[in-house]
Amino acid sequence: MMYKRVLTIQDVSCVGQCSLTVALPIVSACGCECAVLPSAVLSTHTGGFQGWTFRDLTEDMPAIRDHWIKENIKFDAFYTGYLGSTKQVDYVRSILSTTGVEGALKVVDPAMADNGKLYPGFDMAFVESMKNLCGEADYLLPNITEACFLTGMEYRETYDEAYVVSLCEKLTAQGAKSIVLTGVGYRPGMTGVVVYKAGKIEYYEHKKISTGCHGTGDVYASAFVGALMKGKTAFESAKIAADYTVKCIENTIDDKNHWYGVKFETALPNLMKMLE
Ligand code: PXL
Repeated sequence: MMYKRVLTIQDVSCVGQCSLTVALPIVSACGCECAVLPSAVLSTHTGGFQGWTFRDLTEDMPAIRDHWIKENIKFDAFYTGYLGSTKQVDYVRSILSTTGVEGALKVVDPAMADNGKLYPGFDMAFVESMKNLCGEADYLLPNITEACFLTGMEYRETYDEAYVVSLCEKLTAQGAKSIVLTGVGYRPGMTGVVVYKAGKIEYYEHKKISTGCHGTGDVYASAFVGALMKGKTAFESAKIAADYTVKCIENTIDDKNHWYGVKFETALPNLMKMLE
């Protein structure tokens, strides 16, 4: 029986159904041990709430890393998400290079932007440091906005396959081995995910239920990691994560008070079925 230990590094948004409060339950439900390293603690996420608190945990990271090294604690895979500072990105790279088993998998979600804009608090210096982490990824999971910031390509609302291939080629040239590009839609009412590796492109198209549901990038990345750890291929994992994310949005869309995240918990049985 395969039993993997994954370390996920991202913030704790105490309220808001994103980052660690999504990754830990989803990755665990997929049957992995999920260790966590919180990058920061916020009272809420920054996507719609006002006046959130932010406790940066950057300076705790080297001591945590050193303790793990001393205890010979090793991880089979890493999954990084929202990070709080450029210095933190450097510490994360050091953790990835010192605490993995031989050939440990690195999944990087450069959670920093959406809809053509950086999230509050991020700047181009952060983008530059995130580029270094992304260059070390086995699987890099950007949305189109993040791919544009990382490559310097122009952000477009409408595009063709040549544009998407060009984004993937540039990201690969910067070092990432496989690209899982989310939110790729060529027709009205539809969206999808592209999996790109060594010049080979695969595309899974599915319906677009709504634009800009908060936290869906984290739900998607967590389910992708869980499926990958279960032994699914990258494309199977990308499809499962997409179908699960759609189900989470469907569970939530009628509840107008639930604007800050998606009800991923009640869709976990669907994810389990997809993984059988
Ligand atoms: O879902 C990405 C995310 C994670 N963490 C925090 C955020 C966001 C997106 O806005 O604000 C704190």
